[in-house]
Amino acid sequence: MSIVMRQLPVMQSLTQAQIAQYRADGYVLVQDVLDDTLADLCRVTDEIVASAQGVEDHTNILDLEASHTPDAPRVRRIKQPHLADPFYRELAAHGGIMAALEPLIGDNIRLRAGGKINMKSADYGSPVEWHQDWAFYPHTNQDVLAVGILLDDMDADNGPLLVLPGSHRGPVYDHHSHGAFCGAIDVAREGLDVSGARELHGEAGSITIHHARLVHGSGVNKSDRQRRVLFFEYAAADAWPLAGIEHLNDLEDFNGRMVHGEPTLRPRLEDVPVKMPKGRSTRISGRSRRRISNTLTELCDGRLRRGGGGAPLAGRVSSFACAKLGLGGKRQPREGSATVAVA
Ligand SMILES: O=C(O)CCC(=O)C(=O)O
Repeated sequence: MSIVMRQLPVMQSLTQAQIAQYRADGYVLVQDVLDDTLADLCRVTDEIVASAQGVEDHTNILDLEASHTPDAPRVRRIKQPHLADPFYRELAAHGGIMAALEPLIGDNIRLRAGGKINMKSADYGSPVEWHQDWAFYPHTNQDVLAVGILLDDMDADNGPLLVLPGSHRGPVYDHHSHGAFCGAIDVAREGLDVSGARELHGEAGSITIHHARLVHGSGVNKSDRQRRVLFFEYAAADAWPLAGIEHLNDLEDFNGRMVHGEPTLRPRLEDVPVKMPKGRSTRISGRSRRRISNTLTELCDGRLRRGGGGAPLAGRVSSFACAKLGLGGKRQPREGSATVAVA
């Protein structure tokens, strides 16, 4: 289904205060960006979720919950939404989103090939481990960010996004365990204090914007409401992915994802910290997977210990009860168990 976007005649850019907040803290939440488009977004997304009826196993678009059955479908994540329906590809270039991104990364903007809708279902939607997107996809410069479009109101109870202000100006943390990329930061091992993390709350139709180097994660959904967020990742046209052009190794596809302005064959090189993701998680052996799982269980225990100070976040983080990884293949995290982001 393709729906013509209804856009506001004049798209609101960010205020100077919002731009300053993004620069200083690495994130900003912008209210009411989608307007009428929100209803279309929810409708198209509901149709894709309904398509899980009768489906036996994960597809290139649908990640299913462990308890999914063909008769009682449960979708954990819609992957690569821009391929799932042309609506999402149009939405990625929405004028309100572009107006918000231009002051942050310039006029020439490319959509990354990834992106996803994390469904975070009522009652059991899993937390997401602390991570920096940059660890998954370092670029030649750091004009790279992610936009989260809220399909539902996001509040303290339904697993809001958690961000560590200013961490985008700090180190790039190791996201490896026992030599393999695991997509999560072992905060105890890395000496990372997450007690200053903030929750992002907003109404459906709002967007979050976070810098690719910002440390972030999210809590468990303890409410009876789902918390769906569509994440699109964007880069300045002159920020080239150091791991190569994603997916198709095809310049036509790469440039075809320009959502604003013009592409360029001249990457801009910046002196930025990079650690390449070594050994993608999908290729991790069962033995390594168990080792990483143990490491993350220890990480959760560490959080429990660190939670003793009574910081408001600590109680929630300690509810990352145990860690099982969704490391590709057919294996999925148990419902309610911590999971890692996917690139
Ligand atoms: O869905 C969430 O709460 C966080 C997802 C996220 O940070 C990611 O996938 O990079």
